[in-house]
Amino acid sequence: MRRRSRLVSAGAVEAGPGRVAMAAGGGGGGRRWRRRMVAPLLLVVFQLAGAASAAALPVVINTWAFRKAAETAWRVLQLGGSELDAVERGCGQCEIDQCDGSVGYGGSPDESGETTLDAMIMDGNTMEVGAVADLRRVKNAIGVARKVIEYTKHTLLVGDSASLFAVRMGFPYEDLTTQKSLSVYSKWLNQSCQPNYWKNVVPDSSKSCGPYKRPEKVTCKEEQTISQRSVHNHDTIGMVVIGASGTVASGTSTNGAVHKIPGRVGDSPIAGAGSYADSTAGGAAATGDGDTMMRFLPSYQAVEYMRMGTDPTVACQKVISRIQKYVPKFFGAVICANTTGSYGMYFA
Ligand code: SD4
Repeated sequence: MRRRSRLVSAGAVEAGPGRVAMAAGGGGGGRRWRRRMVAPLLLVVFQLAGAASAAALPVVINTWAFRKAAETAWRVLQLGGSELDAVERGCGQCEIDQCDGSVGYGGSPDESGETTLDAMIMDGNTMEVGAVADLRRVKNAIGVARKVIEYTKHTLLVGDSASLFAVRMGFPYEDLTTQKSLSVYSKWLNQSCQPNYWKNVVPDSSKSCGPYKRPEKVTCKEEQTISQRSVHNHDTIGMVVIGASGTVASGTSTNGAVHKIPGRVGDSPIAGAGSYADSTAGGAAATGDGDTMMRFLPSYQAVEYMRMGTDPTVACQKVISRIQKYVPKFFGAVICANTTGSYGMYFA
């Protein structure tokens, strides 16, 4: 198919039995990011090569140029692991590697300097989801998310209680702060806590640090642009794995938004927002401005478009366009794959 060959030709290399593609493509909206980024790579794909049909299974796709994550997931499948295992290990690889500083420990310190993690994993056969948000002092967030599926009847655990659950499941308590996250934090303090995510508070959050409070008389200023967010602080891993029999699994892992207000949870651990998997249709995952994306459930919507027969690239495009109608300055990306192994992406 035209779409796939375009992706594959955007820097494809052969790797073992699989075909690997790294793509920068997207569409009209992509131009903005392209200008801001050097060599943008927003999708890595591992797919069985040499198939006669246009698409082939299994396929592993993930956001950004996190190739090692895709390789790890691919290897898990080759060794007979499940699609869920592949997603867990693939995203877990990024947590170990601290991919782009946006996944795992030591990245995106919040306003108190602490790194906290959000992750989810979804089984497209059973529609079970395990997720953790605002997870503290535990590194392997997606591993803990998987345990939520395996050992609880819940879907999402948060904060210190999620950490306690993790310890009960055998994960060690570890300090997620590093020299690097400390220095990002102290630089931010030294520049009067700019940028930050507050608005309409006193003292003026565009000029000084908190603590902030509500003003006596509210004068709503125009919302500050989200210029504080950039591709440099939003590189979540989102992964979709479709096994040889069409079983779909998906997952995400992130340390969220740098300088976030403590307690903030983004889209990544929210089913349908960060990712979605349905073995009767396909899978999708998102990266970007989670505070906006979680209002639109783009991953769910993209999967539903694919269920109706929409091409994956078009499905991704439609959900991004819908968000842009309400939030013109929105930036983010969605990756999509259907159960035949066709895949696509779009970003704004
Ligand atoms: C968030 N969506 O917490 C995540 C960040 C992200 O690529 O996707 N970065 O808002």
